[in-house]
Amino acid sequence: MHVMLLSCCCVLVLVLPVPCFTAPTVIPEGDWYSPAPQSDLKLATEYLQQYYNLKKEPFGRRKMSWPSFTSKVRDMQGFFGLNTTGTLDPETLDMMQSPRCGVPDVEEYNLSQGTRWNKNVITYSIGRYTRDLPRNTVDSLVASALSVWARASGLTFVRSYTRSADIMVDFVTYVHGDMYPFDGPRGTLAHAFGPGDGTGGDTHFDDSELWAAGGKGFNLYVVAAHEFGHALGLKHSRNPESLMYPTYKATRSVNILSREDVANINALYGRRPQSSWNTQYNPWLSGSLFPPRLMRNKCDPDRSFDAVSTVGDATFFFRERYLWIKHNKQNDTKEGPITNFMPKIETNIDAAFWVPRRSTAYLIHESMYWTVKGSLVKGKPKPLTNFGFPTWVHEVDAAVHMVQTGRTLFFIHDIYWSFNENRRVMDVGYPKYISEDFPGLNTTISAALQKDGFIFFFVGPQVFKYDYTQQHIVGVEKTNTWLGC
Ligand code: NFH
Ligand code: ZN
Ligand code: ZN
Repeated sequence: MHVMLLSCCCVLVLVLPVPCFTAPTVIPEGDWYSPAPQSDLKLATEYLQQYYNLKKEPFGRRKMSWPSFTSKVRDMQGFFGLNTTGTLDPETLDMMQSPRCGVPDVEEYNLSQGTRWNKNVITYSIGRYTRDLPRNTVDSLVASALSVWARASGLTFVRSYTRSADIMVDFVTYVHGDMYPFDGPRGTLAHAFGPGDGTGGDTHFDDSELWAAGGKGFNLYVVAAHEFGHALGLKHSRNPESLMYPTYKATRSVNILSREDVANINALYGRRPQSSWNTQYNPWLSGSLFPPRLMRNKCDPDRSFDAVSTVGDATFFFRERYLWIKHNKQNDTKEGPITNFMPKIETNIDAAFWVPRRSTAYLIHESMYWTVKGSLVKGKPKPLTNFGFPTWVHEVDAAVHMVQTGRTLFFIHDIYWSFNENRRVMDVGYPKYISEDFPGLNTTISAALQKDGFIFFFVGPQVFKYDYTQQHIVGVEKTNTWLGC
C-alpha cells in the first residue's frame, strides 16, 4: 500500500481565497548570519518537518544541521515560486503561515516513487455515494474524470460492481476506516491511495463537502480527476496550471490536464498512439467525459436535435457538439461532447443514419461524412458526392435508412433523395418534394430515425411519428421525451 498524499491531507482546515503565489521578491540581505527570531525558527522547523520531510533531530541534540535545513527552505521556496535564497525571509515566513499554502508540497515521495499499475486495464467501482448529486451524475462525473487520464495515456477503465475493484470510490466523513480521517467541511476535500493491492488506488471523497457538477459547491469532476491522478501514481505538481497542483481550483479549461500532467502520466504508462486512437479508445468502456460546465439540460422543453440515429444497440442524439447516448436495453443515458466518445469528430453532426446489414452508422457534417463501425470511427471523412449527390449539395438536414426497402432517404430543405444501398446509387427521379410523398410534413426536418417500423421525424421540439405504409402521421410528441423526460 502506498500512502502517498495522505500524510498531507489532514493538515489545514482553513481555506481562504488567498493566492499561494506571490511574485518573487529580491531580498536585500539576510542570511543565516542575521539570526531569525526563535519563534520563526520554530515555525519554519515544524513546517519543514511536516511538509518537506525535514528529519527530526535525535533527542538531546539541540543544534540543527544547517545544510539540510537550508536546502529544505530552498525546496519550499522553489515550490512557491519564491527566490530560492535558503533564508527565512519575510516572504518565506509569510508563505509558511498562510494556511492555504500549508499543503503537502513534496509529500511522501519516498513511499510513492515509481509506483504504477502493472496493467493497462484498471477496474473501478463506486461504493458509497453522496446525497449531494443524483447517482447517475456521480457515475458520469467519475467516468469523465477517469477518461481524462484514459485519453492521455494507454489506460482503459472498466467499471465493476464489486468491492474488489482496483479503484474503490467512496464518499465518507471524518473517521472512515483508514489512517486519515477527514476534517469536516472545507479543508481537505478528498484523498487517494497510490497504486497497489488492497487499499491501493482507493479514492475517498469527504462527504462533509458540498459536491457539485458546476455551480455552488466543489466540482466533483475536477476533484475526482485530481484524485485519480494520485490513484494512478502521480504526485503533486508545483505548477499551478496543473491538475495535480495541491490546491483546489474550480474553473479549469476544457483541457483539464497541463502539458506537465500529460508528460507525467505518459512517463508512467506511455502514450496513446495517435494512429490507433480509434482502435484503442473505447468510450463505452470508460464512460462519458465532459467538463461539467458544459453539461446540458436534457429536459429543456425546447430540446431539439440535429441528428438522431441508431448505432448498434444504442440511439445517438446529436445537438451541436454534444451527444446523448441512450442504450436500448439498459435504462441509462450517457452524455458529453461528441469528442469524448469520438475524438476525431470535432464538429456538429447534421444528419446520421444506420445501416444494420453493414452494422455501420454514417455521420454527416456539411458535405462530408464519417463511417462508424462498432464504436469506432473509421478513417478520414469522405465527400457526400460518394452517394451520388450533385456537388451543390453542401448540407443534409436529416437522413434515415429504411430496412424494408434498402433505401436511405436524405432530407434537404423541402426536397429529399433516395439512395439505393444495395446498388449504391441514387434512385432515378430524385430529388422530390418531401410534402408530396410525406403528407403533413411541410417544414425542414431536423433529424429522422427509423424504429419499430415507423419513421420518427424530429422537427425542432416536436417529433412526428410517421407510418410509412399508410403514408401518414400517426402521432406527435415532445422531443425531450426521447431522453426520458
Ligand atoms: C485538497 N489532495 O483538498 C483545498 N486541498 O484546496 N481545499 C487536495 C485536493 C484538491 C488530495 O489528493 C487534497 O491533494 C485543499 C487544501 C487539490 C482537489 C489546499 C486546503 C489542503 C479547498
Ligand atoms: Zn480515506
Ligand atoms: Zn492531491
